[in-house]
Amino acid sequence: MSSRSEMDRPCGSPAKIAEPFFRRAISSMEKIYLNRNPTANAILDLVRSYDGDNIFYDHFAFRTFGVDGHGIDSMAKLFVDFGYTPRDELRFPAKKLRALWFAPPATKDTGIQGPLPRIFISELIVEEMSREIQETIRNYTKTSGCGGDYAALASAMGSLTWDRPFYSDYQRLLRESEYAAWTLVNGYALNHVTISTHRLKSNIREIDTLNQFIQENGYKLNSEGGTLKVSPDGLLRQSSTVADSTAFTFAEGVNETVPCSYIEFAERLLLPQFKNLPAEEAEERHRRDGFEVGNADKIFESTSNDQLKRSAA
Ligand code: OOG
Ligand code: NI
Repeated sequence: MSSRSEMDRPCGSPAKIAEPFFRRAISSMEKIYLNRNPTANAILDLVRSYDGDNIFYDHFAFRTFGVDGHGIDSMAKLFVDFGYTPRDELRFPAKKLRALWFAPPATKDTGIQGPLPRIFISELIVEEMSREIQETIRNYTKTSGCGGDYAALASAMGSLTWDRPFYSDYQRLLRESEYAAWTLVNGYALNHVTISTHRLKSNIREIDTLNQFIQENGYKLNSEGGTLKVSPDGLLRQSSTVADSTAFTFAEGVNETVPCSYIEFAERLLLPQFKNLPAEEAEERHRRDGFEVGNADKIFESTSNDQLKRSAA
């Protein structure tokens, strides 16, 4: 992450934006997400009604086009300026994607506002796509101009920074990359929020039980590689719903259904050196941190046509 020098920042180095403003910004992103994605909204209500008001977000995730100032850095700026730290890079060569996650700064976890989520931002490595796809994407980032500088604003407003997409372009992208097609119509909108299951209080704090609970209530989970995704160390356990879809009016005037966002669940088990800690003493820092390429690769499929078309499991 490149950050500007101390010299050209009135707010000093490291840059710092105020916490109330930052929280309002991410809560606007969340509001847009909840309005557009009825399944995510309903599942949050369902978990709350069963478990109580114990929902904390493990992470927020965004997708971007890695070209012309619209890649990971564009979405990361707000978070880095607030004090988030860039952590590990993840690579997905087959999907032509890379991702970076950001750890939140230490804040008072005990307040009514709760701990801050990790941030997971991915980007399409546009230069590795076919000429035709590169050209299509660049046509849009060109109409966006320096729109990448306003990625967080676009996300909080629920607006694209580029021109309304043509259905023909959407279909062209879809043939090579479902990620690219998704990003064309959803832009910087929150791709998902993730419920931290180990912070729940009832039996659904165990992700297998939560998965069953979600399915019994009629929701479809992403089945790619199995419903539960487990890291090789066994300590990061994740699952997700299949994305909702929504009507989208394309530039030609045609209305077509496109995938929007989904909701994810993550259980982080205690690290081996803390495995005997009593549950009430366990904090986030005692648990498995970070992300896992093998899990993420399958979670990306939550917006895929294969998963959307699948009948309920
Ligand atoms: C992100 C998929 C990966 C995770 O937690 O590993 C992910 C996406 O669908 O954009 O969310
Ligand atoms: Ni995720």
